[in-house]
Formats: sequence, structure tokens, C-alpha cells
Amino acid sequence: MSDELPRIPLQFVEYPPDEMQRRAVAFNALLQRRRSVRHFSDRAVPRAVIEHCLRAAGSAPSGANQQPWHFVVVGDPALKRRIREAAEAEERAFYEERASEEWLEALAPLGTDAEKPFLERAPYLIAIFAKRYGVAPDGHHIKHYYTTESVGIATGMLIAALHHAGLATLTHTPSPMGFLNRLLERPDNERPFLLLVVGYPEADATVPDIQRKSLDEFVTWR
Ligand code: IYR
Repeated sequence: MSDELPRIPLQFVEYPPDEMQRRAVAFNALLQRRRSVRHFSDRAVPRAVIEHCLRAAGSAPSGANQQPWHFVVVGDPALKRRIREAAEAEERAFYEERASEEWLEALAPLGTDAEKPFLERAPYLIAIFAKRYGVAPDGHHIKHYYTTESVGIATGMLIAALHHAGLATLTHTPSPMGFLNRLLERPDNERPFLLLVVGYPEADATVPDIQRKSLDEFVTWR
């Protein structure tokens, strides 16, 4: 007996070249407006929008289609507060002791510090976990392939979907993030990958005046 799945027709949409060009230009313009935001409003965000963006993220390609991710959406104020407290404790240790001079110098232009009020203020925190291995119903472990790549792609798609929907995000990586397993009651096979802060920006939010590399700085054609 073959383990191969039945096959179905591909649902592919082809655009004429001029429309393809317009779409590529428009999508780039959209993504170029995305910025990591650190000043969040406490305005509520419709849960259904988050759900659709998560569905989009869940469509990401993954190693052997194992979809080795789990997303915990935190809207509960008490839980957000506990996450903030735990994250700030790690961040204080990072900024005061753990970070090398070189790392602190790299971060200095961004003006970040150990204070993370946005973790309480933003309406949603999405904790993203990478499943290092799967667990079958009988308890045996299922090896996962390309877990980091897969979860990274899904996270990128989630960030793009949220931005496209009109929401601001911040990729936050308190290090280490083990406290997320404890606070969010996630099992040992799940490794915290990233904490995504989601909401509207504060009306007077500012961002550092960064520059993005130009195409010829990061692309080679052969
Ligand atoms: N996790 C810390 C430090 C930090 C590290 C990098 I690399 C950044 O791009 C930004 C911050 C923090 O969140 O402040």
C-alpha cells in the first residue's frame, strides 16, 4: 500500500505581466511601510482579524508539512502583566549584565531598554512556539524537520498579514524566554520562538529613522 496522498488540481491564478508588475510594486510599497512599533495604543482590535491573520500564518510551507508551530494569543490583562514582569526581569539582566558591549552598541541607535510597557498596553501578545518534535497519540516522539525555518516563515507571513490588515507589530525576543512555557502552560517539546506584540500604534508613535539596504547591497544576480 502506498503512503502517498491522493492528488488534486493546483488552484493557480496567473496575472498578465502588467498586472503582475502592478501587484509586485503595490505589495512592496505596502511592506515598506511596515515598521517595528514600540508605542502601542490600548485600543481594542477585533479578534476575528487576528484569527484570519493566524490562518494566513498557518498556510506557511513547512518541513514535511509538519506545521511545527503553536500560537498562543494573549489578551487577558492579568496574563499580559505577568508576561511583562517576567520579560522585564530577563531584559534587565540582559541590559545590565548579559549583553556584550558590542551587542549594546548595535542596539544603541534603536534606543531600546529593559522597560516593556507595551507588553501590558497592546491588546494582544502572540507567543509563537516551535515544536521541536511532535507527540503522537500513543506518546511517541515524531521527528520534525526544518523547524526553525518553518516557524520563521510562518512568523513572517503573520507579520505581513497583520500589517496588511492595518495593525502594528513588534517582534520581541526577551532572552531567555523559558518563562513563556511556564506562564502559558506549554509542553516541553515547544520552544518559545518569538513574542509578537499586536495592536494599533499610539497616535504620536515615533520610530527610529532607519534606512533599508538597497537592492544591489543585498542581491546578486548571476
Ligand atoms: N531583547 C532585547 C534586546 C534587543 C535585541 C535585539 I538583536 C533587537 O533588535 C532589539 C532589542 C529587547 O527587546 O530590548
